[in-house]
Amino acid sequence: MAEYQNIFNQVQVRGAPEPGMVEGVDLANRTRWASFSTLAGWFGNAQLGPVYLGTMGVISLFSGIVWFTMVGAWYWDQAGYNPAVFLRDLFWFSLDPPDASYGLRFPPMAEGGYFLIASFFLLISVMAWWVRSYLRAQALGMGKHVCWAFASAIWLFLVLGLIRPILMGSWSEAVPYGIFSHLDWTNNFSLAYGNLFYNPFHALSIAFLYGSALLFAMHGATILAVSRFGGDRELEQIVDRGTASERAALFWRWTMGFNATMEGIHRWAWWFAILVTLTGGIGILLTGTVVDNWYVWAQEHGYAPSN
Ligand code: 07D
Ligand code: 07D
Repeated sequence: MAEYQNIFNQVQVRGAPEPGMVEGVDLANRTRWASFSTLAGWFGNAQLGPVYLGTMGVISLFSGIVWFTMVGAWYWDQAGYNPAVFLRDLFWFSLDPPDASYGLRFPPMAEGGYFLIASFFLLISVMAWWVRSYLRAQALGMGKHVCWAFASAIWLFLVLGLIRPILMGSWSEAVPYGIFSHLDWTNNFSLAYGNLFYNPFHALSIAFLYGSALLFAMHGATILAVSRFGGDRELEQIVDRGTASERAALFWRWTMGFNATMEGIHRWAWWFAILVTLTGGIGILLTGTVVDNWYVWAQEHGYAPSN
């Protein structure tokens, strides 16, 4: 007999693949294949596919692959076309933005021109994926909460690689494409502007990041804890007493005096996640444009003690 272990898995019942809505909808953009994965089923729905591709999906995947391949080809060149070196040094290769001396001009290919072209494809890819998330939500009659949340992440992405470099008057300000090089960039950015810890927007971003992890843990744990009462799928929870959701709510009211609701917890989660990159993007945008040294700024504004 299958044992129900709700931390790790659920019972995987399998029938014919479910194609999704088929009545009165245009199926032309939907793939036909569908398969099952036991591994995926441990975490959620075991069925993979069909996928909706559509114009935006194709544009996004195509330009994303172009960006990825361009970066890979650059690494391949840096590896001297040696597969062993390629694998060994994969995390250390980097496609870097142009030198500061080029400003916002288009530099020769090997000196950043190639970086700018690759960046263009990454931009198209991310933006097309955003449009896709909007259009698919619209087609399903859903609210646009997912794409507005994604827009918040894109806001930070655009500030880092497009808006701030333009305001600073130089593409050299953009983030390099490399595993460790982008970490070095992050470290150098903090050092160059007087320690990002004294940027209050970085602090807000961190508080929302940590808060997101905490809320997610609380929510995930709560729902799993009442799934023995059907809390993950009950219908009567709004009107009945003794339901899984009433227990879940009481648990938090008893332990900390306040409880979110079945709806409200998702509002909390949405705002916390959105605010990580929203406040983060503001913090990065101000750096070098409005504030040159966050430590000095903090001392001048009573955020850090001045001595
Ligand atoms: C789990 C969803 C899946 C996404 C994944 C990432 C690529 C890159 C690389 C072709 C949570 C896919 C990765 C497509 C391929 C090349 C060269 C999301 C999940 C699995 N970072 N960052 C990582 C990006 C910035 C920082 C990892 C992207 C800023 C630190 C991965 C961007 C700063 C650390 C990565 C971006 C910064 C990382 C894991 C864009 C400040 C780590 C990411 C487009 C915010 C961690 C070696 C992850 C690590 C890490 C990708 C921007 C800091 C390679 C695509 C400039 C301190 N970053 N990052 O799981 O292990 O995200 O680094 O803005 O410690 Mg980064
Ligand atoms: C990057 C949003 C854009 C990503 C998009 C995704 C693809 C791939 C492919 C799925 C992540 C595009 C995806 C193309 C698709 C597949 C396969 C979100 C991104 C659109 N910091 N720090 C933050 C902490 C320090 C620095 C945020 C902690 C030091 C810089 C976060 C510490 C220095 C920047 C945060 C710490 C420093 C940040 C990122 C501790 C370095 C930023 C939030 C404990 C020495 C960024 C305002 C995020 C920011 C940022 C946390 C320390 C530098 C809260 C916990 C002092 C330069 N830091 N940091 O969600 O917004 O990123 O700052 O020490 O730019 Mg920091």
